Amino acid sequence: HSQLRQAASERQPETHPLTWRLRDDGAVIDLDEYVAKDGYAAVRQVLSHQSPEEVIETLKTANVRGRGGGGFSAGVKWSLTLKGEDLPRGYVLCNADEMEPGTFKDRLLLEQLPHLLIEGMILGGYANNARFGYIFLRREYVEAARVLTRALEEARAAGWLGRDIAGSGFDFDLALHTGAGRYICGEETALINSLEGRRANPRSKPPFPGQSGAWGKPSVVNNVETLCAVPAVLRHGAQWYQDLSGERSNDGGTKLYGISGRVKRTGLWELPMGTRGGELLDRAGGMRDGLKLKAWLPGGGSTGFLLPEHLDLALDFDTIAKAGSRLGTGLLTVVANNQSMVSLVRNLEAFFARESCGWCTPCRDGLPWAEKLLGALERGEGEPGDIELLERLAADQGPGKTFCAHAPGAAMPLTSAIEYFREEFAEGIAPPGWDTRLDPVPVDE
Ligand code: L3W
Repeated sequence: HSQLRQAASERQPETHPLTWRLRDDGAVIDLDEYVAKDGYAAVRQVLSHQSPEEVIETLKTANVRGRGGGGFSAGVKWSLTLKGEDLPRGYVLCNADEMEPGTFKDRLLLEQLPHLLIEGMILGGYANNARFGYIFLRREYVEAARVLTRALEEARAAGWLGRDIAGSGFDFDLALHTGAGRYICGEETALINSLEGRRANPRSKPPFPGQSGAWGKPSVVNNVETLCAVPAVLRHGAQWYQDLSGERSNDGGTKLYGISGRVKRTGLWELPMGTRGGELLDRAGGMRDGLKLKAWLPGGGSTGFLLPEHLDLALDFDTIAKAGSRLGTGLLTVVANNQSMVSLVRNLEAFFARESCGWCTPCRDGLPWAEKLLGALERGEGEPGDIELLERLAADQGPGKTFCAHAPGAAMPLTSAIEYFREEFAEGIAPPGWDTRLDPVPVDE
C-alpha cells in the first residue's frame, strides 16, 4: 500500500510533477480522472508539434538522469537509437523489475498512476523511432499487473495506444511482460535476454541496448520513475524541470525519496532532487524511541553505508558518489545502534549470492564465500585473516571485473561496513585455540 506521506491538498503540479494527481485514499487514477487532470496532454502537444530530435534535446537540457540508480542522462541514452523511416525500428522498454532491497518507489507509480507511465512510454517510442514497447514488471507485483492490464485496455480503447495516436499519424502499442522472479532481470541486458525468452544473463556492453537491444534492434531501457518524469518535462520545458531542484543540486527535477528501517514512520515523498538525508529522517519522525542512528544506506542494498555525519549531504548522484557511496534508488535504509553490522551485511550478501546469475566467477563463487565468512563472524567463529579475505573478495568484485554491476553493487555495503565498523567484524573472530571447523570431527580420530 502507498506510503506516500503528503496530503493531496499539498501536492501541486508545479512542484510535484510525478505525484500531484494521486489521491490520499490510494485509489487508481483511471483514464477519465487522468485525462481530467491534464493527462495525455504532453502526447497531444508533442506528437503534432515536435520532432523526435527536439524531444531528446529537451531531455538533455533538463538533465533528466536515470532514476533506477545509474543516473545516466536519459537524453544521451535516447540519442543512441537510430533515426529515419528506413532504419530498423526498435523498442522502448520500461524496467519495472523493482527488487532492490529497501526500494518501493516504482510500485507506487505502477499501482496508482499507470497512465503516467503509459504516456511516458508513448513519448519514448516517438523519440526513439519505436512502434512497440514492453513493460517488464517484477513478477511479484501482482496488483501492479492488474492495474496496468486494465489501464492498457483503457488507453487502447480511447485511442491513446494503437494506430494514429491523437490524429498524429504515429502508431504505438505496449505489452506487459512479467519477469522471472529474479533480481538480475532488472539489469538491463539481462532484462532483454529474459524478454526474449532466454536465460537472464547480462550481456557485455558495449553495444549498449540503444545500439543493439531486444532482438538485435535499438532499444532504450528506462526505469519507471524516469519514464514518468518525461510527460511533465516535455509539457513544461527543460528550464522548468531544472528549476525544481533549485540550489540543492545540479541535477534537475524531483525524486521519489523514501526511508525504512528503525524509524517512527517509514515513508515515500516526492521532493526536490538534492534533498538532504536529515530532512527525510525528520519527516519519518526520527528514530524509534530509545534508538540512535548508527549508519544508513542511501539507495538500496547495492550502495555503500554512510554515517550520521553524512545526513547533511544533498541526496543527488554526484554528491553521494563523492562521499564514497551511490545514490542508487534514493530510498534510505537506516540502521540503529542496537543492530549488528555483521548480521546486516551477511543478510545482504546472502541475497546477492542467491540472485547471482552465475556467469562470472568473482560473483558466482565470491558472493557465497563472502556469505559463509560473514556467517562465521556472526556466530563468533571467524578466523584471523577473515576480514582481510573479505576485503580481497570485494576487491575482486570491483567495477570492470564482472559483466555487470551485480557483484560490484554487492561489494559496496560490505567494504563500507568494514571501513566504518571494523571492530564489529573483529569481535566475530574466535579466541585462539577455539575449534571453528564446520565439518564434523571424525569419531575415531
Ligand atoms: C550509452 C554509454 N548508454 C552507461 C547507460 C546504460 C544503462 C545506464 C546506467 O545500473 C545501478 C546502480 C545501482 N552510452 C553509457 C550508457 N549507459 N554508459 O546508462 O548504466 P550503469 O553502467 O551505471 O549501470 P546499470 O547496471 O544500468 C547500476 C542500481 O543500478 N542497482 C539496482 C537497482 C535496482 C532498482 C530497482 O529495483 N528498481 O532500480 C544495482 O546495481 O544502484 O546505481 O542504461 O546502458 N556510454
